[in-house]
Amino acid sequence: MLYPTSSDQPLDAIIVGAGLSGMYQLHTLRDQLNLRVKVLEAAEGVGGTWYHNRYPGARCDSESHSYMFYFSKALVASWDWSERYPQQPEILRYMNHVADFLKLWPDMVFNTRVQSAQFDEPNNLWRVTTSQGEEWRAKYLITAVGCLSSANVPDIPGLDSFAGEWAHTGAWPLDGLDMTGKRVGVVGTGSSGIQAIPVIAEQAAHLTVFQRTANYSIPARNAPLSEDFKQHVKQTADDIRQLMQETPNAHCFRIQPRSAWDVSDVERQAIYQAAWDKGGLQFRATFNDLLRDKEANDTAAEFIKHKIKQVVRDPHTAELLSDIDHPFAAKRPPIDSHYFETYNRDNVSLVDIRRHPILHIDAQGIQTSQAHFPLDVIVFATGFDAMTGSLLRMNITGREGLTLKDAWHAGPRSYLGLQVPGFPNMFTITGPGSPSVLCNLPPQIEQHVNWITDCIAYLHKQGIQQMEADTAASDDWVQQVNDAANETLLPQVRHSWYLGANVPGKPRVFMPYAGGFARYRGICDEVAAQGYKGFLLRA
Ligand code: NA7
Repeated sequence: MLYPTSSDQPLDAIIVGAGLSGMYQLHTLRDQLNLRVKVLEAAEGVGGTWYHNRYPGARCDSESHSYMFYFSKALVASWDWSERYPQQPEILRYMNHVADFLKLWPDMVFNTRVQSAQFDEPNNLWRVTTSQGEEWRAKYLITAVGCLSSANVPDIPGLDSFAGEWAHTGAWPLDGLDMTGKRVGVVGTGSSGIQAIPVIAEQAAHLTVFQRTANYSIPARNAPLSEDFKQHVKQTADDIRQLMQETPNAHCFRIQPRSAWDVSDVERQAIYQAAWDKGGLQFRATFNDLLRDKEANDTAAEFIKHKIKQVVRDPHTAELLSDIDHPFAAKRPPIDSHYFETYNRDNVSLVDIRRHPILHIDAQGIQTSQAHFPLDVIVFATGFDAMTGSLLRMNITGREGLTLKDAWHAGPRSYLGLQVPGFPNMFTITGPGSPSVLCNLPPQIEQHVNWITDCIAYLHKQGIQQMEADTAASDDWVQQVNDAANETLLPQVRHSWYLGANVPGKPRVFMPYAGGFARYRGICDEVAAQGYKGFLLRA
């Protein structure tokens, strides 16, 4: 039964987005609190970012046993991952499995993009209009739109005139893009480009990579999982969950409690080598000061640059790839499967668009300030309008006509990344100001959803009609987010998307909370224990 028309009773909650967060939030509100809830989703199916990121080589950088829900032992027991790092189709199968397992389908509405959401103050409800021409009403508006869902296609003159095909990795065509035997250009060498480049190189006649900023990458060392390991995950589910809740990045590994200076140069090299051989994001967990002490970071950076030069045979290409201008892991560190090795192939070439920028695109290909590159396909692996893009696209208006766009004109302002002053009864799962993209996301999603669910249960029990982040508490939290970032090397990268610097005109503000997941959880729990201190509660 749907509730889209004005004659029906308003819902208790509208959730926007059917990724992991939207699905789990539907489950808790509907099945634990017995509320009337619908999920509105623009795409044809569940998956969120994993629905759209279908580019060749798309894979999760979190280890598969950490990239799943742990709130239900039965759900854990019902699923096996096949590889250390799952590929996009397998993640999408997992998400569909979650929807089946929790019987979520009847309460999710697809092909329905939210076009606006307006707070109706006299009636204390949210009015949501959609691309289907409907209006939905609900007491609570919960955004579950993900942090990396708004593709950033660069505004390069002439793209419209390109005679070949082009696509963005984050909005990949559902029926794929055939690159067999074609001349392909990839723009961008972030995590997506680094995953896609080795796979595209195997398909294309020739691949030209347009690199603006050279990047670190650690081998993923992906491999199929053994039956023993699959059993181990099920048997130790509680321990795995506990570990992820205790670590700063919500991964299944601890940061070693030692400084890079606690060991000799020889020992340090051996530690890096072992981490390189093991592969994965835990390379950055080898020492606890890599993100705080630039000189400690340099030791890791130099190790990786040396590896690049060892792997890549052409000295000029090796120089371009290892000429990295930022500290290791101060931008999101990619992990890869044979990325640097790919540059040893005869059909792959690297173009330096930092020194010779792209001037325009024409019917035949890309023109840089140095040369013209004829292409049949252009792949933009150019990232996202991260964290705020999808929220702002929803045209949200809160109390007294305040738009989210105006409220955030100088950068996102929230309390705990959960609520925004001026927008009562609206919750933002993994919103800006929460650890979100600095974490392995499923544990952070579980924590946010559980917090919101407990909060709504409390509001109902206390007869509170409206909850809104206090302005002073939010200002203080924004300061804490800045302070936490400034304790690290993260804000020092001038072109980081953590700062919004990748999108022209976006305010330059460090968006995720860098104080660590465990610390953040503690703060959220404390706020709840104190009767939701820092929120205005109106009867
Ligand atoms: P990222 O990490 O934002 O990487 C985007 C890449 O595209 C990066 O190399 C950018 O160079 C490059 N870029 C962006 N805009 C341009 C323009 N206009 N011209 C040339 N090159 C450009 O996005 P990803 O999709 O790879 O990864 C996003 C997250 O997804 C990742 O962190 C994981 O959490 C999963 P730049 O560095 O800005 O010079």
